[in-house]
Amino acid sequence: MFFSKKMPIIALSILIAIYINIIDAVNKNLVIIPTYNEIENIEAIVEAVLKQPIPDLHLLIIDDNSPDGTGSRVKKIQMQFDNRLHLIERSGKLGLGTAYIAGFEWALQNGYDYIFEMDADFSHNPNDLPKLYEACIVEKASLAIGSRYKSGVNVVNWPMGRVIMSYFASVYVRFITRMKIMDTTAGFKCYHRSVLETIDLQRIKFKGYAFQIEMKFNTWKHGFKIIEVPIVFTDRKRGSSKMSGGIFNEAFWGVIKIKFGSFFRKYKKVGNV
Ligand SMILES: Nc1nc2c(ncn2[C@@H]2O[C@H](COP(=O)(O)OP(=O)(O)OP(=O)(O)O)[C@@H](O)[C@H]2O)c(=O)[nH]1
Ligand SMILES: [Mg+2]
Repeated sequence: MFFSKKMPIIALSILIAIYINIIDAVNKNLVIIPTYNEIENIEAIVEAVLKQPIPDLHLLIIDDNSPDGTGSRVKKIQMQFDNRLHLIERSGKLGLGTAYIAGFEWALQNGYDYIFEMDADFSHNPNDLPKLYEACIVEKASLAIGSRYKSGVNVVNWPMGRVIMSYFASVYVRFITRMKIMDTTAGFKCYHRSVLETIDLQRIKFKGYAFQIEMKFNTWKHGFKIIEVPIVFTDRKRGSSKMSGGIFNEAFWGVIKIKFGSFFRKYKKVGNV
């Protein structure tokens, strides 16, 4: 009697497990990390990412000819990772946004299914990568965002002024764009390839925080399912920040430009993955 009641639930659980395993088995997954002068972090971040329990996981570093030799260090350790560590070297510091666009194009050409964005400085904890992946696989998100502001404010070691600025920047972006996303400038994400195939990457022009906002805005406008996964963001312990007042200004005016530009564009509505 006991068995007969529980049987359908057990059978369903087994079917779901098999389904997840089949999906896992065919997925090719890529983490993209842009780097500029990250010699103090690079080896540790490569190791920490590539040991994550995500199937067929590769890592692409996009280095902008870092004067401290970050790119050469990547080349030196590439052999240790069995063709899972890739490198694109660009001629000079061309900005975070264009680095990601180059990475997205490479990912699409090389047949990756889930494409992650993260920083090299351990502000994004590599151990949170499986949580983003799970949101995509199990909850069927087309974009999973590692969110500092989904449940309270989860930022460690930033000066209070910077936390307040970042939080209210997100409030400002929500107010202008109407997106229902708590952490609008987050740079820790996982996209399904269909999002990157749909967005016209050549039209993405911003470089810093505005780039992160513009990508989320386009994903939302196209109607993809977006899930925010709470994460804890920790300030970098090694190396130095590349953020500047210029990047902040770009974001402030950029949001207005993005919103205004959207009035003159048609966004193809798509189904989810
Ligand atoms: N390829 C490339 N990478 C960059 C460029 N600017 C920043 N990065 C990388 O982008 C990531 C984020 O840069 P950060 O300087 O950490 O910026 P942030 O995380 O917003 O600010 P802080 O945490 O305060 O330093 C890091 O991995 C940087 O090395 C760039 O122009 N080109
Ligand atoms: Mg950082």
